[in-house]
Amino acid sequence: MADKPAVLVTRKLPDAVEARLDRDYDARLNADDRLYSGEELIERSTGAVAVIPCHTEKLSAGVIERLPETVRAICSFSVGYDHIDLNAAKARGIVVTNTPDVLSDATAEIAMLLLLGAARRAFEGEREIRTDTWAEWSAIHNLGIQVTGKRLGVVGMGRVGRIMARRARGFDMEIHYHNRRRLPPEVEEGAIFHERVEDMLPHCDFLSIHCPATPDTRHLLNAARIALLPESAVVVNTSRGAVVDDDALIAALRSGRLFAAGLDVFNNEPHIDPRYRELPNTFLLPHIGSATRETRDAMGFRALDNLDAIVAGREPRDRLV
Ligand code: 8YV
Repeated sequence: MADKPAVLVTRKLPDAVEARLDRDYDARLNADDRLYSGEELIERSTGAVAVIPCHTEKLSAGVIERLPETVRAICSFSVGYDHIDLNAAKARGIVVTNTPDVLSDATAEIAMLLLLGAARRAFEGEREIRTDTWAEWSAIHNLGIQVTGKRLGVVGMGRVGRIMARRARGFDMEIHYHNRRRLPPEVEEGAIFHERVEDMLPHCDFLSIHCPATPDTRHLLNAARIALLPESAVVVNTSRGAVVDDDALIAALRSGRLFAAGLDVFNNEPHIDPRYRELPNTFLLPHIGSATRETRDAMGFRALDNLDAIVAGREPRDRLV
């Protein structure tokens, strides 16, 4: 039997995914789950046909250009692909794939958790219990903002944004959305479209960000746009930190112009802006949008389905370039 193709897997993946990798490939696994530098990634790819990175590996043009000639595919274990220079990959004839769909429900769950947690000051309440500082029940203590019946603005009505909108309807929320283009009525499901994000913001008691990080969406939420939100709005971000201008968001949270923010993603993860930690009105999670057992298995299998197709000379389902 011919040798199995070598594949570099940059991070530790769920057991079932690694078992399939081991069965079908000469899998170079990362048992320690240590983050590789660009140099290490290039070195460890020697003789490999493919790399399976996570969003934590920056596959810049500089790294991609120096990958060994043998590398034909980058099958990312993520839906986002802002960590991969697609132009550089295309120029080298390397196929790039991602893992859409399978993580949409899990990510929308975390967005809803953040929305509820930020609005109802869950973190402050939880901390009181844990630090044994719950003095006495009070009618005026820990007052949050009611979610039911309020208005939610969704930035980026893609797979995750649509599920978020559907979940929010379960709380009788009125849904507004901004997207590159208007969606057909059966997909809109009654949501109100705004061609310009500026036109939507005054209608958003809650704002949930679901667009990808691109040069166009960098700092999409900046001081000028925050100023368009109603007083005491709540901001939720489960997409990428780069979409938010930290200085502007932190200033608005500090002054009380915004009621709270629920954030699962940050600039410069895991070394986030420390000011977020000092604010009482932030509900912070460590990028766990897709972190369920079911979803992480499904992401791994989806990445492997793409890899199998490329190795067999078939068109992969989730080709980006
Ligand atoms: C993952 C994500 O945890 O898929 C994405 O784009 O942001 C997260 O769901 C991560 O990217 C895995 O690489």
